[in-house]
Amino acid sequence: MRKALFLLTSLMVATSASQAQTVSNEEILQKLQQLEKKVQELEKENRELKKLLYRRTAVVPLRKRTEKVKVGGRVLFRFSQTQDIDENGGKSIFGDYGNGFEVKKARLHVKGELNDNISYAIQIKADKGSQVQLWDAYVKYSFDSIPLSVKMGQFKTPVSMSYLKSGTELWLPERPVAVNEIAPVWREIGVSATYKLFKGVKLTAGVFNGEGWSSSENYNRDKKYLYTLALDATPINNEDLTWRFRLGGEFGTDDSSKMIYTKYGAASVKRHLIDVETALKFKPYNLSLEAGYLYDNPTDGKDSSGKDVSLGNAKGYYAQVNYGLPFFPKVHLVGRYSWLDPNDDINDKYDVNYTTIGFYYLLNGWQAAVRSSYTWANERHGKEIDNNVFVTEFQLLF
Ligand SMILES: [Ca+2]
Ligand SMILES: [Ca+2]
Ligand SMILES: [Ca+2]
Repeated sequence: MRKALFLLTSLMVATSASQAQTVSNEEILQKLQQLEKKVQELEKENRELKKLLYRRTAVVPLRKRTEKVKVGGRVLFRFSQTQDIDENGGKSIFGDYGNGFEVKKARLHVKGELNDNISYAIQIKADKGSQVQLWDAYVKYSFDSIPLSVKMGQFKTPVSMSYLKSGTELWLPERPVAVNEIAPVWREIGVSATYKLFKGVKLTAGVFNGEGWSSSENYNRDKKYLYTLALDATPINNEDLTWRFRLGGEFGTDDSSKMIYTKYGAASVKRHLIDVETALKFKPYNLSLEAGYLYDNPTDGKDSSGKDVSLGNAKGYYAQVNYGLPFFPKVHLVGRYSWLDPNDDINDKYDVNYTTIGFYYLLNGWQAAVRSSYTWANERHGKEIDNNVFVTEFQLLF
């Protein structure tokens, strides 16, 4: 604007100059002063307008900073075949209702960073045609001055290494039965803090509602809390070898409807869970090993009406091996053995050991991958059920 006015003034001066005879210097000066005054008034008006505009759109600059929003998701298409699915209660040992094809997973997530300190994630699940659920919804704050981060909201219970590993990178279609039945393999609502003690070693402590999650379980109805503690360390991480272990614990009152003790009539228990898991990677040989041991001594078992329920201890372990073919590293052969006794007071059909062999083929990294496996499901007690299962699945991440 100032430029335009300057041009206009120059033009006027030039025009005036050509009429030098008729316009006196005094008049020119007067005109210039008038113009200067006008410019000052316009500048003032401009400043005021800018101020008003800023006030009205004050939220816009804040939002603009969330530049790193990432929208992604996953589709998992599965084919499953159980020997005698009716004998196994109409569903496979992996919870698939019937033999055949299935959209096992359909997930959508949004992740991003507000700035260097604040990040967030939301994940929506729409699996198997079931009702759409909110799976993850959390905000994470990382401090500048100390190696501490705090996570708030709904997210994976931070105990088991196997459970915390993204489902998109599983070697086999399902996690080990010992983990799936004893570890809290569900989301919780609460707060956790992770402190990096030194390089490769971090400690995570959490406080949660202890009710798991679903649309009707988003509240701490029993007014009791669940506590978690985990030490995660990677003592060796070089070109040839990576060694990681995680020691996790869960204490306090758990009344998730998904825990194994509901099979014994307990709606809530006090957990004393210890979960030790480790991972070894021999990089030159494309060989990885993972193993874990889980033990829980539940007390204060109560049924849904508050009556005492007596429970034994839960024990389980697993070991699995993964070998990438030397001349075809996209193909990995996988084997696993997992043993479970969810209640050592009772000998029943839940005392199982599963042996699985399979492979996965990375068409395009984990982004497009195929997993296939066969599991021999052995019930150590009770009647042996024909529930061995073959699964092949295709995963697509976007
Ligand atoms: Ca609770
Ligand atoms: Ca048992
Ligand atoms: Ca069986």
